[in-house]
Amino acid sequence: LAISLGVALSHRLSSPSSESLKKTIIDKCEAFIQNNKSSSANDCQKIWSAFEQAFVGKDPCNVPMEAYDLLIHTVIQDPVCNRMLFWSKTKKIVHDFTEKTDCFLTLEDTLVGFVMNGLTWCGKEESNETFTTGCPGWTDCVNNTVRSFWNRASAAFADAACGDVTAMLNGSIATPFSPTSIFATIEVKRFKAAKMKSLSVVLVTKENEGTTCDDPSLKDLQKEIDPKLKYNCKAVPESKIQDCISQPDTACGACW
Ligand code: AVW
Repeated sequence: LAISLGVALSHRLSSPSSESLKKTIIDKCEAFIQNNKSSSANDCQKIWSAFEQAFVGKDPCNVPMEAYDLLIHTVIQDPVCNRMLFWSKTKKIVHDFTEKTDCFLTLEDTLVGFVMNGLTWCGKEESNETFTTGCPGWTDCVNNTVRSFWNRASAAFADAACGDVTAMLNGSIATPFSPTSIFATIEVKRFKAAKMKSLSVVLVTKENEGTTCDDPSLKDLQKEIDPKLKYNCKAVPESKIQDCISQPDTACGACW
């Protein structure tokens, strides 16, 4: 009796989290579609089902990025050539910028990126439930539920990269092109010269200090991309980007 009571109790306790994750995701998905009419062909219920099958019933440390293939293929998303913005170690300023201006779109401004941004989720072996607490952290194991999602979504975003592509990197750290980042390990490797014209690095610096475009890690980046792609890099003071954030009507080309 004690065992069955325990099972019944734990089921009751964890059910609401499953239900609330589903509601959170479907609500965010519908809100996104409301604000982005170009996404209106998407079915949020179908997206939820494709998402759920990736990790429910699985060891949360053993979900490969391919588990999210169905989700990625279920989402209908038009690429926005010439406006795609990649980033690494610049999350805050990049999203302050894309939120206030209409110049660029990051992964987090696409349907799946927007919906999952800020959420934690996982399943459990031999359970059909969804959990939002007690899930492995980013570095606890390589193939964790959340990290594999971001790896897969980033891969899809990079596969779609077209025209002139921009990447905002952090010039206040020793290695702006960090070899362990998603940008380096997944995105840059999937850039396709046949679809892209150029890669422009915006190196966000504190007033005239920190790394420059001559930084060795940026030379590594340049070596990694197809030589058919134009590459350029510009160091831009953070204050200049802050000015563009506070004056959102600034022309897109005038910020750097
Ligand atoms: P990032 P990336 N613990 O700034 O190039 C917890 O390094 O990797 O940039 N969360 C982590 C950890 C960690 N150790 N490392 C990374 N994260 C999470 C998708 C955290 O949320 C877009 F398209 C951090 O803010 C960009 O072009 C985020 O991952 C590219 O991939 C980014 O880490 C940014 O990935």
